[in-house]
This record gives sequence, structure tokens and C-alpha cells, in this order.
Amino acid sequence: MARKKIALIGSGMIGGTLAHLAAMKELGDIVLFDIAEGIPQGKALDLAQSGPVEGFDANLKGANSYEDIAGADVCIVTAGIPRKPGMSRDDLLGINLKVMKAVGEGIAQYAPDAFVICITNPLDAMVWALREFSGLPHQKVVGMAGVLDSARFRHFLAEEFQVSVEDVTAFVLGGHGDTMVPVIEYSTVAGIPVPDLIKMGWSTQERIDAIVARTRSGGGEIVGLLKTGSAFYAPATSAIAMAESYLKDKKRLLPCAAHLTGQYGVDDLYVGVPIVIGAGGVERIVEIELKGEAKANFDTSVAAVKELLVACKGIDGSLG
Ligand code: A3D
Repeated sequence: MARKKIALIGSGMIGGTLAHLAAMKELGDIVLFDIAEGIPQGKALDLAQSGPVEGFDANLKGANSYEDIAGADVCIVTAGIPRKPGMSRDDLLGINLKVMKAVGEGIAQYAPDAFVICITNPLDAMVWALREFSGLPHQKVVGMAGVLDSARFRHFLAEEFQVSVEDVTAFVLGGHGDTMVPVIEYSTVAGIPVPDLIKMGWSTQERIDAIVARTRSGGGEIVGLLKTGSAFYAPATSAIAMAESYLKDKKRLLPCAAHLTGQYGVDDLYVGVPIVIGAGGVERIVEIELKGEAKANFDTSVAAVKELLVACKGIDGSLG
């Protein structure tokens, strides 16, 4: 069987890390694409030279032309600019919307059968716009945010409970932004829900509230520390988990930004919800019952995503 082909659109911090992970996991041959000349070629060569030491077989190629992504099975999009300190994800809107137009058209022309994972911020608006510009089926275009936000929540919970991260499951739903919704009722240690652990004296409501708040501003915390860009290791790992589920038809249930058509009372928006990713792309949208505060937070989050789409449509009339 021929190797799969993975196209990374954007070869910056996340793009390079994606290439490294995809090569180490032997997910397929890799094309690093960027508008910057030399960067994708340099990263591809550097990574290829790590192959003999690591023992992976993968062709790595750097490219500045969309022709090179032809026939890709998976495209992971990080093209654009990342947040700088003091900049909100929404400030990025105008610049990255233009980038999504170019990327969407490139994918439509050269890799129309690909499973596309968008990472570029502001995520929920960019994945929607990328789908519109590319014209690909909705089930083949998803956004990465929930896996990362949930991983941050899991990391903080594992630290709080002093247990292995492996045994902590967590759900962060809604938009990727300050309104994201860490759902504590569905977050567990080996199946024991967090509210039960609070009752058992493992933590207090106040401490969990602080963890929820830290998760919500998890990206900003890293931007503040790095000063020159945003997180890239965990975002790349999260997108690779999604790509792997598609390529290997693993049917993992992961929180991702998916296109909703009535689920959760939302129509024609990309919002973070649990989905099953398999060979068909988004094979199922899982509708869990959200109550009380979680429901209110989810609705606030949806309203924030809607506002972003109105802004996108204002900037680019073709998105009407
Ligand atoms: P960075 O290292 O700047 O890489 C972006 C790359 O995109 C650069 O190499 C640019 O040259 C390239 N680029 C710019 N315009 C184009 C274009 N038109 N076509 C092709 N390539 C282009 O950024 P990064 O890798 O750190 O982050 C990439 C994106 O991911 C940013 O928008 C971040 O805000 C976003 N991000 C999202 C999350 C989520 O959880 C959703 C997390 C972290 C970062």
C-alpha cells in the first residue's frame, strides 16, 4: 500500500512540529508548504536528516507552490500569523481571513479529497471560512481546539489530584476563546466525575474553579511567557491525534470544532463539540446534555462565534 500524504499548510512553529511528529509516527510522506521561501525546504531537509537516527521512513519536501500538495490525504492548516502579547485571537481576524481564502482555493484545486484540520486562529471563524472558500464537504473540514483545551484541563487536573494524566479525561466544549466551556460533570479520573471527587475531599470547588479559569486562559498564559509567539508543542500533538484517527480509521471521540446543522440548537456554525473521527471524516456528532452553567456558557460561546462570523462576512462580501 502506498504511503499516505500529509500536507502541512504553514511551516512555522506548529507546522514544523507537526512534520516532526508525523514523521516520527510514520503517518506518511510529508509536504511542508509556506509562502516564506526557504523555511519549508530547510525544515524538511533538517527533519529528513533526523530520519536515519530515529529510524523513520518518510519523504519530506518543502514547497512554495500548491501543486506540491496534490493528492494529499490530510491537510493541516496553520498558515497565518499567531497572537502576539496583548493581541486577542479576534485581532487576527482580518489578516488570517485573507490567508484562508488562498489556502481554501489551493486545497480545492489540488487536494479536494483531503481531510482538512484547521488550527489558524480565531479558530471557529477560520475553520468556517476555510470550508466556505474550499467548498469541501463539511464532514471533511474540522477545527483543532477542543483536544488542546481538554489536554490543558487534563494536565491541570492531574496535577491537582496527583494522578497520572493518562487516567484523567476531560471535555472542553464551545468556542476556542475566553468563552470556552470546561465541563466538569463529564471530566473524570478513571471514570469518577470531578464533582464526586470534590465531595470525596480530593479538591474544593474553589480550586476547581481556579483550574477552569486557568484552562480558559491557557493559551494566553503561554503567549505571555514566550513573548514571541504562541504555544506549538501541544497544539501540534493535538492535531496529529485527529489526523491519526482519520488515517487509521480509529473512530476516536474527540472534542473538535465541527459544523453543526441543528445539534445543540445551532445551525451552520463551527463550534467545539464531541465528534467521532474515522475514515469518513466527521462520522458522528455527539450531542451530550448540557445543563445549568455549562449550557449557559456554551450559549455565550456560540454567541461569540456568531459575532466573529458577522465580522468575517463584513470583511469579505463573498462569504454572505
Ligand atoms: P507561525 O510560526 O508564525 O507560523 C505560521 C506560518 O504561516 C509562517 O511560517 C508564515 O510564513 C505562514 N504563512 C503566512 N501566510 C501564509 C499563506 N498565505 N500561505 C501559507 N503560509 C502562510 O505560527 P504558529 O505555527 O505558531 O501558529 C499558527 C496558527 O495557529 C496561528 O494562527 C495561531 O494563532 C494558531 N494557533 C491555534 C491554536 C488553537 O488551539 C486553535 C493554538 C496555537 C496556535
